[in-house]
Amino acid sequence: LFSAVEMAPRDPILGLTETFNADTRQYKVNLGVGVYYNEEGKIPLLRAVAEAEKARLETQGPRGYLPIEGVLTYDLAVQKMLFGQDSPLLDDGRVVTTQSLGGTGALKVGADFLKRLLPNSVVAISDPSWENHRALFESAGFPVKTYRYYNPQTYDVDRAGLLEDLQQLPPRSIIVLHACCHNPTGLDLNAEDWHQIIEVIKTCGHVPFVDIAYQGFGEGIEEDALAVRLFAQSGLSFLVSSSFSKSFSLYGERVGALTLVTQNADEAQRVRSQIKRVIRTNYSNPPTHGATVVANILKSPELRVLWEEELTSMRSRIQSMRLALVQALASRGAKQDFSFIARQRGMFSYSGLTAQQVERLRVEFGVYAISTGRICAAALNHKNLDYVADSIVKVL
Ligand code: PLP
Ligand code: TYF
Repeated sequence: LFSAVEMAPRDPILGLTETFNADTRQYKVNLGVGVYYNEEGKIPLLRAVAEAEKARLETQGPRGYLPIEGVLTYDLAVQKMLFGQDSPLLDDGRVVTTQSLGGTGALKVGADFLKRLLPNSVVAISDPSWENHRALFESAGFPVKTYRYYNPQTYDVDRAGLLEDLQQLPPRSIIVLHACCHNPTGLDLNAEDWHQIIEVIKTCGHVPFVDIAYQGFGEGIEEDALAVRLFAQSGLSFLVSSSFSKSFSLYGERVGALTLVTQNADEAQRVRSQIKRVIRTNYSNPPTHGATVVANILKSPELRVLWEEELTSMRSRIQSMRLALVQALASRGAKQDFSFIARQRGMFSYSGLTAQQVERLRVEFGVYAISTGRICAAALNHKNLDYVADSIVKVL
């Protein structure tokens, strides 16, 4: 049966972590995978999470099946985070949210639903984008194209190229957009950009699919929801995939959500029934723990304040490591100007390092980055910073 099965390629990011784990050198630094590490180089267990978990365990509740759409208080809390406390969309019953297996699960359920609805559409992702976007939409059966996003000459977004490419896609294309903290470049769009994108999307009848995996890591929870809120005001129907893996440091608990904004409450009911069908035929219903913990944090005034403080400190720590890296490179006499790293937002930085330089970093110094030059600024700390900066300067 399996004799002719070929080896599948490794995930370019998660595969790098496997290589890192097998590296026996004492000095090694993993700037590859997008995970937030604290100053001690550990994945934090947030205090708000620990407290909500303790309370949950103490209640010793039964472990029945959840509804197909997951924890209902969680779904409502997600909507409020996306659209704000008193969004008219919520009052009008136009929004459908279902708990999902991380942000990835939300993208896949959304993609499977869209494939039924728009079997002949094309999906467009940014160039570059999170590696899994292409694979995921292709596995749902869509041809995947790219729209211009990054201009390596300016270390900035190629705004004109982006708009032009969106205009040239076939009508009714599905456009995957990063709401904030663009993975992998760290370059975000401003309000004016979003207004222009929304106009093009309206004119061409495209379908926006907004991926928000880092809400709170850019400027703040409300600020990072800007794109979602502008789409909400636009009157368009659209999809949103949320991930709380990073913002609650709950990676392995698989906490995400798929949200669909429809035109009216009747439409929402029909859409909800179809999403439930996709979920039912994939994994029946989601797990309880992570979403219950997140819902309980968001609805407890004390835990919510604590969580927001912890999120703020993660965001500030990344920003201070960005600045420290820029300074460390400059003080070591790096001829290139790396100040753009401090202007990028979220976990990732397109460092401008070439594939060859990244290779040397790994082989000679045990410093792991993605071959595209992406580094995870959230993996830097005051203990590894000098070593990383020394190593980078040596390969320049
Ligand atoms: N979307 C983007 C842009 C991401 O960077 C990630 C990273 O993990 C995801 C989605 C997936 O999130 P999750 O790990 O919750 O599945
Ligand atoms: O881009 C990253 O590093 C994160 C983590 O298949 C990740 O988004 C990477 C690859 C993958 C799933 C998650």
